[in-house]
Formats: sequence, structure tokens, C-alpha cells
Amino acid sequence: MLEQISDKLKQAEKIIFVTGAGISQESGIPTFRGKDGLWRKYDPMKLATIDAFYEDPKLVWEWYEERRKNILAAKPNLGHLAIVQLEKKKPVHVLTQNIDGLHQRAGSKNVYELHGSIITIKCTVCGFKDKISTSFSKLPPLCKCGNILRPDVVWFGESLPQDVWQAAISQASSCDTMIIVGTSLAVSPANLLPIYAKQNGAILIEINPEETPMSGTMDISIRSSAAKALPELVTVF
Ligand code: BJW
Ligand code: ZN
Repeated sequence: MLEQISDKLKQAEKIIFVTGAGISQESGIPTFRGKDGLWRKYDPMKLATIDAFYEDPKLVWEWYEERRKNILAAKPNLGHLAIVQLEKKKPVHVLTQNIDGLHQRAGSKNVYELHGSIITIKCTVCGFKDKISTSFSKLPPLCKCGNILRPDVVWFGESLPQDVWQAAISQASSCDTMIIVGTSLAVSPANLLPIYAKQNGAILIEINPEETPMSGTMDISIRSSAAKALPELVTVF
């Protein structure tokens, strides 16, 4: 299948990656859904909503602190690095649902964090935002204004950062190739991005060991892991 469209891929002028938790799975960061997913162990409604946070900010913070430590100890894998290789040849933008910062640590330049970042905090009241530089002596940490700080991530029922989302729509709507890696495409509005690309006539390629609700819309589905499939795929361009 890939051979059949290899000429088109060689001519690609604007490539967009849409990534999800699966691309970081081989770096040792668990996904959300599926066999070993976080939502098998934890209830998202008790950890990933603003109501859950106000109900028990310490519990939610402890969960994020544990994940942040694991993420900071993790390294980008061959999947993240393959995207950086392609950036040396072609214009590439990465629209990621991940909060782990591994694309940036791998060296990707144009990364749009749709669901925020685990290494930033923001105030629940005053608009203060900062990178987390040390661990906190007390949870939940407090802002200089006296109110509770929260992880700068997007929880269920919250809007995506509007500037990032608008930029993501614009990138998706103007690409000629979209590569969707390691996402179940279960969560909106990020799962609309392949539709924007398709409306522009883009080629859609999915890398995922499992089927997704949009597999039928893809031009090619590569049923393999990101770290195995991406290094080979990027050589075709
Ligand atoms: C591999 C692999 C390998 C494995 N290689 N692949 C009803 C009530 C309220 C809201 C809604 C509702 N119905 C719909 C909504 C909207 C809601 C939503 O979509 N919910 C659905 C779950 C039903 N969306 C939202 O609320 C969003 N906001 C919004 O819509 O605002 C407008 C609005 C406001 C008010 C009311 C309604 C609408 C916000 C969504 C925020 C999502 N947040 C999280 C947590 C972020 C912070 C954190 O990390 O803690 O984001 S949830 C979680 O899911 C995380 C992820 O970014 C996101 C997507 O998951 P992803 O990346 O796809 O991972 P998985 O685990 O699902 O899939 C991994 C895939 O990888 C699998 O397919 C594997 O097969 C594959 N894989 N190993 C390659 N090695
Ligand atoms: Zn504040």
C-alpha cells in the first residue's frame, strides 16, 4: 500500500503529525485506554475534571506528581526521533494530545500541545502561569495570590487553549499529508483533526496496533507500534 502512494509522499509539502499517548508508550509512559491504560486503574471523573480537583486537590496533585516524575525520567523513543529526522527534510508540524513534552525533548520544533503540559502550573484564579522547577513542599501548592495552583492540563469539560486549537485547525486544514500516531481518537475535539485534513484532500496514514473509529477513513493503517513503524515510514518521504 505504501509503495502505491510513495510518489505522492515524496512530493508532500506539508506534513502534520497528530499524536497521542501511544507514541510515548515505548518510552514507558502508560496510555489511558486499552489493556494497561490509566483509566483501567483510575476513574477519570475523580482525577481529570475541575470538579474532582476542587473536591480533593491533594489527591489529584499526588497523581500528577507521580506521573510527572515518571515522565521526567523517561526518554524520547525511536518514534519521536523519526519525526525529528523528517523535519530535516520537509515542513512538519506536530499536533499532540500528550502533556509529556517528549516531542520537544526529542528536538521537534513545531509542537502544538492541545491538552497542555505536565511541566507547567497555573493559578486557578489570577492567570499566573509558570514552569515547575522543583518539587513542592506541600500539596496542593499555592499561588502568590493565595489561591490553589493546578497542573496546566486540559481536563474533561474544559476548553482547549483557544490559540493552540485555532492554530491546530489551520495546520490540519492546509496539510497534504497527516500521520496519526498512537491515539484512540476517542476524545473530541482533537479527533476532528483528521476530518479537517481529509476535507483538504490530504493523505491520511494511521500508525496504531489497534483499529480506531476512524480506521475506515484512513488511506493506510499501519498496524504496528510507533517506534517500529515511524523510522521506516519517514524514509519514504
Ligand atoms: C500505540 C502504542 C504504540 C498503544 N505505538 N500506538 C460528555 C460530557 C462531557 C464532555 C463530553 C461528553 N461527551 C463528549 C465530551 C467531550 C470530551 C470527550 O471527548 N469525551 C469523550 C471521552 C467522550 N472532551 C472534552 O471534554 C474536551 N473539551 C471539550 O470538548 O471542550 C468543549 C466542551 C466543554 C464542556 C462540555 C462539553 C464540551 C477536553 C478533553 C481533555 C482530555 N484530557 C485528557 C487528560 C489530559 C491531562 C492528563 O494527561 O492527565 O487527555 S483525557 C486523555 O485522553 C488525555 C489524552 O490526551 C486524551 C486522548 O487519549 P489518547 O492520546 O488517544 O490515548 P488513548 O489511551 O486513548 O489511546 C492510545 C492509543 O495508542 C490506542 O489506540 C492504542 O492502541 C495505541 N497504542 N501502544 C502506537 N506503542
Ligand atoms: Zn494566583
